[in-house]
Parts: sequence; C-alpha cells; structure tokens
Amino acid sequence: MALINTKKALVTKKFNNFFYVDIFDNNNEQGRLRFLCKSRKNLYFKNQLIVVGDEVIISEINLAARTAIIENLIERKNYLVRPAIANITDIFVVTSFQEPELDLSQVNMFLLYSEYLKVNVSLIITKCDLVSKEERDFFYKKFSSWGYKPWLLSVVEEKGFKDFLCELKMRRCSILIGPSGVGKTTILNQIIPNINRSTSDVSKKIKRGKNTTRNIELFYLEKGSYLVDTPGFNMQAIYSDVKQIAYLFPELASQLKEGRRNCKFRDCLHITEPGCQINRDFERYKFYKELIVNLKIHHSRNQGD
Ligand SMILES: Nc1nc2c(ncn2[C@@H]2O[C@H](COP(=O)(O)OP(=O)(O)O)[C@@H](O)[C@H]2O)c(=O)[nH]1
Ligand SMILES: [Mg+2]
Ligand SMILES: [Zn+2]
Repeated sequence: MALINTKKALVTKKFNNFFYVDIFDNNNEQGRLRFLCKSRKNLYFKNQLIVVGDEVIISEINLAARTAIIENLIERKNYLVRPAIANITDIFVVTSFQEPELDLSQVNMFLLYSEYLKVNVSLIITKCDLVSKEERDFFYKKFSSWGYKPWLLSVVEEKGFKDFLCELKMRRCSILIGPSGVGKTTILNQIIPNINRSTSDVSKKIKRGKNTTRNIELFYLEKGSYLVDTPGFNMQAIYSDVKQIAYLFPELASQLKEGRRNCKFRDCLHITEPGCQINRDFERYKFYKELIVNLKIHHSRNQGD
C-alpha cells in the first residue's frame, strides 16, 4: 500500500519503545512540530536499530494528538557508537583547565576519535576562572598549533556562551563530548536555560561512580540546529587503516590536502621513509608516530604473524 501522507522527521529522543520526532512545517521555517511515535516494525540500518539523530519517514500523522507511526529509516551519514547518535555534523571536544586538570594525551585521543568520524571538530576549554591569563594564553597557543583554536569558557562570563550559541546556530547537529566533570552539562544549561539538566560535583560523581547525563537527547536551538550533551565515557583505541591516520591530524592533513606532499614513496607514512617531504616539526608529531607504531603492532598481531 502506498502511503500518501508521509513526512520526513528527525528522532530527537528515545525511550522504551517510543520516539520523539520533529518535523518542520513547510509553510513556516520556524514551525517545528513534535510528535510521539512508535515504529511499525523493528527498523535497522547496518544492524543498528533507530537511534537519536536518525531521519525517519512517518505516517498516520495525527496533528491533534501529536502522534505518528515510523515507517522507514533513512540512510545514516555517520554513526557514533558510544553514545549511539546518528548524523552528527559537528563535534565539540570539551575539557577543563582545572577540576579535573587538563590532560593533554586525553584531549589528543578525544580529538583523534572525533576526526575519525569525518565531521567538523572543535575544542572547548572550560573553567577559565580557575587559571591565570598566562595559562589561558599558553594553552590557547598550544591548541592553535594543533589546528584547533579553542573556545575558552567560564560560568562567570556570560558573553562566551552567547558567542558560542551563535556559532551553534550555524551548525546542524552539534555534540559535546569529553571526560566527566569538565562542564558539558553546564554549557547546555547556560545555552538553553529553561531545561536545567542536573550537573554535579566531580567529587560527588567519583564517590557515586555514576554520570548525571543518562539519556541522549537532541535539544533544539533554532532553525533546524540541535545540540546534544553526552555522559563522560572512556576513550576506545582507534583501529584505523594506518594510511588514514595522518588525516586525523590537521597539522598533517593540511600539508597532504594542499598537495605539498612530494614524498618519494606513494604509501609513505612519514616515519622513517627516505625522501619524505612532510614537515615534521610540530608538537603532536610524537603522538602520530606512536599511534602508527602501535597500530602496526596491532594489525600484525591480528594477522597472526
Ligand atoms: N569554576 C567553574 N566550575 C564549573 C564551570 N563549569 C562547570 N563547573 C562545575 O563543574 C562541575 C561539573 O560540571 P558538569 O556540567 O556536571 O560536568 P559534565 O560531567 O561534563 O557534564 C559542576 O560542579 C559545575 O558547577 C566553570 O566555568 N567554572
Ligand atoms: Mg554531564
Ligand atoms: Zn612522507
């Protein structure tokens, strides 16, 4: 049976067997309508059931009751495994100057993990109020040299959040990721004041051993822009093809994209090869080298040789 009254919708929240979806009224750009849905049957894309961020086709749209039925799942553009979210356009890696103290190798891993998804990646450093201007400047320069001009935020300076919100409104689906306690939920609360999600002290979290942000939800900002907060999670190792690793580092990717690479060998990994033309004089080069070496060990073990 052909379905006539169908519409494309965005899944913003999921609980038990229910989904909240948004549709946009064609006659009115601002006209966002929210519906409570069930799925007609279990729908999968690459063995994964519907997740937040998925686009779906709905039918049996009841405008009065604000209910509908999900008929189909549209192909995903990307998929973040943990936490499960589809179709992200922008990742903001969040870290704090203090409480917990900034950990460079951890920030590095979050950045690489994010780049791996091939989305726009940015960096936020929170709790600026806990450090001196010299320290702010030092890290601003450092991360700029990594290819990420960081957003510096603090709860005592409202302006930072206002500017950040303007930035988010130019993106489609932004997500905040990073360790627990760095201030991700605080950012969400500053940006969308009336939602008031609970935040909690780092010390309390460690004692209780749980996160305050449990359910993944797309929060609506404006004109089709959404923001997602996530619980802190531990980084998984990246098991990518060794040749792709260079593209996870802006310092290298920019050289490769500009066609500045005239290395002697086409499959040059820019480690010890003769005739390598890549400029290796950047801070994270040692991280890159370590990653390549570890991946080679991992791949050779898995091949059993
Ligand atoms: N001093 C200071 N504390 C902050 C700032 N942002 C967040 N916090 C505190 O850091 C703690 C953890 O914040 P939360 O948003 O729950 O972190 P999340 O685990 O990343 O979501 C809370 O006690 C917040 O009040 C900030 O800019 N400055
Ligand atoms: Mg949180
Ligand atoms: Zn090279």
